[in-house]
Amino acid sequence: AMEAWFMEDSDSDPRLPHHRNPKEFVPLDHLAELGVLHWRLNPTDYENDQELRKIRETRGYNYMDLLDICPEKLNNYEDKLKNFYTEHIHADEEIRYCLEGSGYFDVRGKDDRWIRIWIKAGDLIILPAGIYHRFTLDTTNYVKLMRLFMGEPVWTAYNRPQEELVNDHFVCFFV
Ligand code: KMT
Ligand code: NI
Repeated sequence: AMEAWFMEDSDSDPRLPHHRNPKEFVPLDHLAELGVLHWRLNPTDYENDQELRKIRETRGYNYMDLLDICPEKLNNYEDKLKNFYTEHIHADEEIRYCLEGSGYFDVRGKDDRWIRIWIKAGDLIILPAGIYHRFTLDTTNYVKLMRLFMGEPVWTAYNRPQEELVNDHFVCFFV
């Protein structure tokens, strides 16, 4: 199963696991309470996967593209990774399906504690609109992600803090 845990406070290499001592795992049903959803799929034949087709159909994810996160295939690799790891929110869900490799999605839980979610090949994860999050590669340094979206994709990231937006456009995130 997909693993998630509360992170230690540390400024060292984000690609390390950063478990607390002792380790403090977060059950997936706790993630579900935060609105973070997860499916385990077969990534080897994703083009013909009926389970994926059903999720996309049910949730209206008509848009899809692939993102290879490695220096050879991603323009402005360093800048993009830096932005991915800057805490932010979106006006829409963030839907990512890991096809190869692995990485960490960090989301803010109750009391603003960082929860680290380790995604690997076969993990499809949905972060709800308005949840503060960030992403980093792990020490294997490679991930291939499918990005899904309902309608014309909007990737705009609003870096923390977003108080004004919270009181204005984004109020609906928190009711
Ligand atoms: C985003 O908005 O793209 C992220 O949070 C990064 C994860 S997907 C590379
Ligand atoms: Ni994001």
